[in-house]
This record gives sequence, structure tokens and C-alpha cells, in this order.
Amino acid sequence: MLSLPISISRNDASFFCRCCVHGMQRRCGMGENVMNRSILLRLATLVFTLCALLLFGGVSRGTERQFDTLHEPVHSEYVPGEVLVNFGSLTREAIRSIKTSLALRTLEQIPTLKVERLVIESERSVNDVVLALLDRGVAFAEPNYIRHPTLVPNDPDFDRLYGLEKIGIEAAWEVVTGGEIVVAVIDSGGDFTHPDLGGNNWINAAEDINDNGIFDNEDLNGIDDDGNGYIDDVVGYNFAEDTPIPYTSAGDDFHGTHVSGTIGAVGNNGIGITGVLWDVRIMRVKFISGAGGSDFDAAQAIVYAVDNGARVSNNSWGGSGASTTLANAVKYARDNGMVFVAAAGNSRTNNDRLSFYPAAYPYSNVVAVAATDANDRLAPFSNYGVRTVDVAAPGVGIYSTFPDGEYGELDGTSMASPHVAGVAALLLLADPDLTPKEVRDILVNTSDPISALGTKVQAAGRINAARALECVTTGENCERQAPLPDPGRCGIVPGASNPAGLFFLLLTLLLFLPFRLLPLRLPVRR
Ligand SMILES: [Ca+2]
Ligand SMILES: [Ca+2]
Ligand SMILES: [Ca+2]
Ligand SMILES: [Ca+2]
Repeated sequence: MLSLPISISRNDASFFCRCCVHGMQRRCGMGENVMNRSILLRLATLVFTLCALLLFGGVSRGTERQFDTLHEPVHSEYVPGEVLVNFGSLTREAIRSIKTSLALRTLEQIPTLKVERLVIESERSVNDVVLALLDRGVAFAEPNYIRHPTLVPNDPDFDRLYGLEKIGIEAAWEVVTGGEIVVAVIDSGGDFTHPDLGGNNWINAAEDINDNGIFDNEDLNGIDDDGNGYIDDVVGYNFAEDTPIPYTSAGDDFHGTHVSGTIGAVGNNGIGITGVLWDVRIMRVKFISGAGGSDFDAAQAIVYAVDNGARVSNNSWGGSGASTTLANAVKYARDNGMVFVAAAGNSRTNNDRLSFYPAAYPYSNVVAVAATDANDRLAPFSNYGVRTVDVAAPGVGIYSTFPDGEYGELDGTSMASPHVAGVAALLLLADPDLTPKEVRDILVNTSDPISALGTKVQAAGRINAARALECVTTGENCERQAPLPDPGRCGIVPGASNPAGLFFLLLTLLLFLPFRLLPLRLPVRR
């Protein structure tokens, strides 16, 4: 294949091909060697390459790229007076000297990720200290960004009631309704005593001292009975407040409670609602308190969920600041086989251009989710992006559990994400050997085509739980349902009856032809 100055995968090539070289998508889409095709095709390839470069300038998640913090906004919200640092291979003396000269004191560490959370005991700004640390050769240094739950106010305009039918859940339940799979809700806390949630709690058996399957006072013996580094963590952990109780109050924890209900409110128990799964083990990992949570706490929460056996995590939160700490935690999740489902964000923006993390991290286990309404339209608040947002799911007027035995409606990509996390768990119950990337690809390919989403998400449609399960259990209907997405920004097509297109083509020929013809002439036949 023509070597491109940016690293794109075969799939990406077909994607750009479809976008820019009308009528040639089939050949390119098959990923064949284009070296021995006609000059015309080669020229067209040059043009679409340039077009892709100019208009996209990046790579899709199909190829995992190096995470780069340099292009991110510097004005994001972060914890004042704190930095996250990986000292890399510096010697102990060098580290001590850096800490002394910059007046830094270590508060906490995550050994798995080799990251320290440091407090700045001087008047220097966070940005100043980060730059000073980078100057002294640390592996990375960054602010401890604040993440927020991806919830929007329950505006009456969005207020529609509809159920799980939209994603074909009833047919999916004919295959599997739930089972022994751990799904971590990394969020605010969740009311784990809710009558419609309590039966589906993950229970850390070694910490359940009285062995009654419930987190109660008798379990609080002050001992880390399972030796996982956390004392009395029976149903999860609260990293926001550093306690084993992942629930603080109805006001603080309604978001995580609502998300939990969509994934796994107890089904077929004669009360309230049901989640995507009737039966599941929900691990409650709280790091958000009040309006937000820090990256350090988020990273701790992710590592905890991975280390304690969660196969899927739901992450209905995010923010714009790029964080290596958070990225490394998501990568750790990937390396340990966790499907990381993340809300795309509620700022109506294109994540391909303005990244929203963790949804935009380029790892193969990340499933980024946009929100749709009862009519399969993109929710007005939802972020999108054909390269960085994978799928769409209902996220407007979602009825689910609230603390203290209550129920209510919320809107947001926060509410879309748990639909997808739930379906991912159903797929893993049907086939526990699926890799996170396989789960994501199945969710994308089996989505119901929705033309309006063709320019918005990679799936060009909304998830379909029934078809995804059919694919996993029978091998049928696994092929992509929707046409490849159209980024809608590639209007300048060579040969088009469009003066700009002709100008673009001529310019490309003048600038690149002499340089590119040489390799194009080389025969590649054997
Ligand atoms: Ca107990
Ligand atoms: Ca423990
Ligand atoms: Ca204990
Ligand atoms: Ca129920």
C-alpha cells in the first residue's frame, strides 16, 4: 500500500477512500495493494491522502496511537496545588532533590501506574511546577484534572418516556438475561441498599464477615480480610472520601444510583424497573463527590475495578484535560481485558476535533457512547465524532433508580453509556472469551443503521442488543449493518463538477506528482 505519512490502518484507508474517492471505495475498501493499479487510481489515492491529511490530520482509534498531551487545552479545571508525576528512571537522590527544590510532598501513589500525587508547598502555580518537572526529566507531570458526571438537567424538551425496547432487549433476553459477571460503576456512589439494586451488588466474599451477602455493620472489622489493599471493601470502595462505603447521601450519589439501575436494576422481582441485565454483580466504585472527581481518584478507581475482577466498567463522566495518569489507567484496563464504556460528553461538540476524556482515549477497549432520543435522533446535547465516538444508545428521558428507593428520569450521555455497558456484559456472558476489542467491534457492526447518525458515530447507528447477541451465539448477522460513516467534511472531491475540487486536484498534481511518481512506477508483481 502507498505509504502514508501518518499511520492509518487498512480500515481507516477504506474509510477515507469512501469519503474522498467516489466510486473507488470497493477496491480500496478491500485493502488490496494499490501499487500496481492504474495511474489514475494512484493519483486519486494521492489526492484522497492529502485530503485526509488536510481535513482529518489524525488517526482513528482503529490504530492505537501514542497518547499526546501537547495539543490539549491548558485551561481545564484541576485540583489546585497538586500535580501528578511519574519520575521515570530518575534516581532516588534526584527525585528527592527535585521534590526539595520545588517544595513538593507526596500525598499518595498508585504503584501499578508508577504515578505519585504531590502537593505543592509553595506559591508556584500548577503549570509552573509541571513545566519545571518536565525540564528535570521526569517521565510525565500533569495537573490533577477534575472530571464531572456527564449529566444534563432534566429539561422538559427532552422529557420522553421509553424503555429498553429501542435496543431490542426483549429478543436479547431470550438468549441471556444476566448472570455472574462483574460490572464496575465508576461514578458517584450508588445506593446499594435500594430495594431494586441490593440483590445485584458485587460482594467481596472475604470481607463479608458474617457471610450474609449484605454489607452491614458486622462486616466493618477494620481488617483488609482479602489483602487487596482496602479495608472492609464489601461492595466496592469510595475513593472520593477514602472509605469502604461507596454511598454518602442521596444528593451526592443519585447519578451513580441512576446509572446502576440502567445496567442492572433487579429484573423479574415484581418491583420497580429492570436493568439491561436482570441479574449482575455491580461493583460500586465511587470517585465523584459533589460536582466532580479528580483524575487521581479516577485512576485509583479504575485500577481497583480491574484488580478486583470487573470485566466491564461504566464511565459516565469526563472532561477535556488530557491526562497521562487517566490514560494509563484505561490502558491498564485494556491490558487486563476490561471493556471500558465511556460517555461521549454533553457539550454538543465533535470529539474528533475537541477531545473529551476518557471517551477519546485511543485504546481498543474504549467504547465511546453518544446519546439518542426516542426517535433515534442524536440528543441535542450529545457529543459525537465518527472517528472517536463508537456507538449511540438512548440517553434522553431515561427512567431509572434514585436513592432511598425512588425512581426518576435523567438525560445525558451518562444515561446512554450504561445501556451499552449492560449489553457488553450480556455479550461476555454469552461468550466469556471475547476480547474488549471484539465486544466493541460487535457493538459497532450490529448497530441498527440510522441515517442521521451516519455523520455522527462510527457505528452510523444505534446499538441493537438482540443482533449483537445473535452474532455472538450463532455467528450470524455479524457483518456491518450500516454504511461506513460519512464525516461530511470531504466535499472537495477530485473530478467533481466543482471548481474548488478541480483546483485542489491541480494543486495536488503540481506539488506532489514529481515526488510521488517514482515509487508509483515501481512494479510490485512477483
Ligand atoms: Ca455482611
Ligand atoms: Ca479488602
Ligand atoms: Ca474487613
Ligand atoms: Ca425490579
